[in-house]
Amino acid sequence: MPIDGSPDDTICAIATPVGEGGIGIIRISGPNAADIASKVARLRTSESLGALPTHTLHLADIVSFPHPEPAGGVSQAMTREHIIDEGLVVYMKGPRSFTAEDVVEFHCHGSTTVLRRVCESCIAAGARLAQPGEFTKRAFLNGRLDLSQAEAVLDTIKAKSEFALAIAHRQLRGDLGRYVQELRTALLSLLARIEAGIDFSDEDISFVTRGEIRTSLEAIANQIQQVLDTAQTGRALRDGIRVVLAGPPNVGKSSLLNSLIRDNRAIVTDVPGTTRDLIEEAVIWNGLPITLVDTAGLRETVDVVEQEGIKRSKDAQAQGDLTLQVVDAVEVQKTGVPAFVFPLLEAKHLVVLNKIDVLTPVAMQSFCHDLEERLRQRILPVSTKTGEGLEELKTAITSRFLTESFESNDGVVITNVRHRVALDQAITAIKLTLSSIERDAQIELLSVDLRDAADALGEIIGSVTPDDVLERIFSDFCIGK
Ligand SMILES: Nc1nc2c(ncn2[C@@H]2O[C@H](COP(=O)(O)OP(=O)(O)OP(=O)(O)O)[C@@H](O)[C@H]2O)c(=O)[nH]1
Ligand SMILES: [Mg+2]
Repeated sequence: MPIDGSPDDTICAIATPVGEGGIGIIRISGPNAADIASKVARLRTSESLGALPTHTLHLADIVSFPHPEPAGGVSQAMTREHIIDEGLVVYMKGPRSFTAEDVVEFHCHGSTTVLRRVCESCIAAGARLAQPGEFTKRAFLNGRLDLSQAEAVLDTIKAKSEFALAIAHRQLRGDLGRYVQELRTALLSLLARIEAGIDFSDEDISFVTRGEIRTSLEAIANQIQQVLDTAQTGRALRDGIRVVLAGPPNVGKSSLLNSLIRDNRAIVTDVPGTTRDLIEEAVIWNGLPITLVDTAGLRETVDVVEQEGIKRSKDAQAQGDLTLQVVDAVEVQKTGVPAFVFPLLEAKHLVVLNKIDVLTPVAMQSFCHDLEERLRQRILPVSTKTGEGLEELKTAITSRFLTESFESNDGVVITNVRHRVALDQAITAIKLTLSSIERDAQIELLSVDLRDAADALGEIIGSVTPDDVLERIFSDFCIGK
């Protein structure tokens, strides 16, 4: 069982963020939760905590433990100093609780001192301080959540946008788990039929033909691929994307940042080399969390400060999800299209032609047409001065990451790298099986690869997940969750 304690001990932790707040919650979970809590909470009704109706809130004095010694054999009333706070107590009898164990929560005032003292008292009364994510881990180990749902708890806490929250909610509801479980069941039943055939191979009995195996596997691989296709959108929606504004000096990168965020964030001058540091601003377009990063203009320079700025720009481009390569229409008109844009791959770059207000509409059309022909990719003409083209630019950025697959496959979206890797492994194993069928390989060989595919799917929901992977997943959580 878990290395961080026996599953039958009782854990406690502060469940709310550290700092001052209206309310702070301490959570206790495990078989002795009610017992431990009753040493720390004095109910105003003088009933025993374990006898309270489950899932109801009760007013109590929260007192420190151990209690003061009774003086002279006479039980002394609790002194003021031993009352830490007054608050509400709720007892949630297992299995109807988050962890499926007996859970007690104290809702106190949100003071760091109060919460620390209550937590210390719970520990003195027999609880152990919980590890990060241990409540959720217990929910998983007790079968209350599958692993993908447990991960969705963390995604819910960390959701940075409405979309991210919606995806986390679907996963928490079990949509991904069910989808994967159905595919895994289909694989396992195919495997059972193949293996039954192996047992009776002497008698020439077959439970499934090669053609049937192929058809089933192709259908399963197809369904896995559909979910895999959502991975890029899913990741972008969950973690947000970094869009870097780059290009030569003076082309209007900082002006573009300011126009896109509708604020005077970056300094704009007609002096080339104005921006040195990276300037970051967060926006949400179409539900997609985006960080725009303005950078120093790229050129040869002896100025050490500018050189550092240029280095940072290159690093930002390497780490970012998309670079807007800003080109100056005035310059293009004078000297033609700058050479640097030609080797750029569309996958990571969008070419933005700025300052189109200096061109006549006819000249602008022919410029863009010419550029698009030569670059073999779409050009986005804008003017930060008139605002022309900015909405189209925003749409072009978001539509690269928001694919239509978001609404297919019952709304199942992959946001997690671990899930993507497992689905990739499953597809690879299925493809190996399919090529074995093509080669007319022995039927025994098929079952090995199919077992791998089923195991890869099992890792997503946690039915075959190694302990070290579990440790890694739950260690990302905060204490108290
Ligand atoms: N006509 C016109 N001028 C613009 C436009 N956008 C920016 N400019 C001007 O271009 C000059 C440079 O603008 P910046 O935004 O500072 O350019 P930058 O690319 O950030 O420059 P560095 O930080 O030096 O690399 C300024 O004088 C702006 O007013 C535009 O759409 N039309
Ligand atoms: Mg600038």
